Amino acid sequence: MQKIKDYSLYLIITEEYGEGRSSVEIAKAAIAGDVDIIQMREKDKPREELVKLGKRLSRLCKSKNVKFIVNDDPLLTKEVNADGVHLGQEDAKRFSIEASRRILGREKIIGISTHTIEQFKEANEKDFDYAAFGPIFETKTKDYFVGADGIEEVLSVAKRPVFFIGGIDLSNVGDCLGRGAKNIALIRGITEADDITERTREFKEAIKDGNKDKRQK
Ligand code: TZP
Ligand code: MG
Repeated sequence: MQKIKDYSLYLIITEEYGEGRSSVEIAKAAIAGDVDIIQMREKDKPREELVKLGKRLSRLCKSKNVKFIVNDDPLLTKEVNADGVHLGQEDAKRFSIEASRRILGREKIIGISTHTIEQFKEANEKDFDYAAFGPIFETKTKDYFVGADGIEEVLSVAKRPVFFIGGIDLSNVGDCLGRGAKNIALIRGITEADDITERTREFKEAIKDGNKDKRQK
């Protein structure tokens, strides 16, 4: 079963990039703009705070039919009853995809990060539900980016949905979509907007318009 549908917009929330707004405020505003997936990505908060926040976001997302993903930790994912976990390359050393699957079971979503075509091809054989590929453009959370040229190649070998990520904003999302991207993930492109709801809608429209021909088939 494909747990993630194509043409999805995936918002990763890191409060630090929220211009003073809380994760819950950001999530509510993005949900009003019809975001499809929300991830809690907080590297600097203590675990008890993450449990509290995770439970709140999980309930909020469930009530609005939005998928909720927790970064890094399948145990926390289970504890807050999220829909799935996102594992970076480093996290996968602590909790492998197989170990995460054992903790979470078949129904939950496992997403992974990939940063090169080689990593992507290697990961492609494993038991995950979606992959993120990037950073495509310059971003704050990584000190390198890979550019948009790899998008076609990634898509030509991908077996499951791929989210392109990293420095994506309204001025460059068309470049990604023009190369065949169906799904987009981002932080600042939405969390730094004055009007988060409106910005979310603009990205959703961009994904829809950029995939018009494919979606009609
Ligand atoms: N992984 C690759 S790029 C990135 C992550 C978590 C950060 C994306 O943030 P932004 O603000 O959309 O560049
Ligand atoms: Mg991680």
